[in-house]
Amino acid sequence: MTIDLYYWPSIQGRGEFVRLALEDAGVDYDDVARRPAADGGGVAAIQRYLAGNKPGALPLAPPFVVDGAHVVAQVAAILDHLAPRLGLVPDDAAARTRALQLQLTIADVAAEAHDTHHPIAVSLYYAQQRDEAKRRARHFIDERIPKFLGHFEQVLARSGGAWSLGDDFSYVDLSLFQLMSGLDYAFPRALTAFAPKIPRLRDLHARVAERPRLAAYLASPRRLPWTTHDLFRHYPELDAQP
Ligand SMILES: N[C@@H](CCC(=O)N[C@@H](CS)C(=O)NCC(=O)O)C(=O)O
Repeated sequence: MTIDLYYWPSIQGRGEFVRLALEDAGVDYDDVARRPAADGGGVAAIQRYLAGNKPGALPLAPPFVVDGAHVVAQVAAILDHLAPRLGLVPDDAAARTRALQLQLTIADVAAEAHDTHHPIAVSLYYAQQRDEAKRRARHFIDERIPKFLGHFEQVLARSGGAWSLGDDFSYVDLSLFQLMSGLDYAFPRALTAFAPKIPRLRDLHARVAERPRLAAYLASPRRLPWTTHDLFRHYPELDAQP
């Protein structure tokens, strides 16, 4: 059965964590809003779904997936729901919980990265909160990047295998790849300076990018370029200063 993914069609955003899992697993999925509007796609497809009286859980915001009778929103819940079928989480309950815990921590740092460019309100433009953004970004770079990335480095050091859950590759590794890609784009100076402290995370990022189906996806037009409309944004004034 095809999995329908509903996410904004012009950005990687939070939807990319789900896209990477679907792409790496090589399953058939429909990125609904990326279809032309004439073919039932576009942003209107998301709005239509949310406004409609469909059975099942009501998502607050994209991304969400419709998987047969299941409607699942929230990136971490989506990945927890899909991963057993995609072969992207070990079979036992303890490993699934561990994966979910790590994914929720990735969601936390992604939200904090977002708040560097929108520290006051998502309804305001970046230019209307640039001063606060600069202040927030300094704290993010000096305090939160070391805390979160240091944590994931420790997770890898203690996993007992090549991946974050040990010997089994999982959606968490794909999400760590995406997190590092987003941070590299948004804060290149800060990430370059911090790289010597996170050799395992850097290595994981490189190894994930080499997975054949993922490499094919990353080289394809399906992988959207980063822009300053995305979850992770590059504004030079928010990065570490020389
Ligand atoms: N915690 C949710 C956050 C969902 C979210 O913030 N989605 C954004 C796009 S990345 C959105 O469309 N938000 C609309 C809104 O919050 O009004 C998740 O992980 O899926």
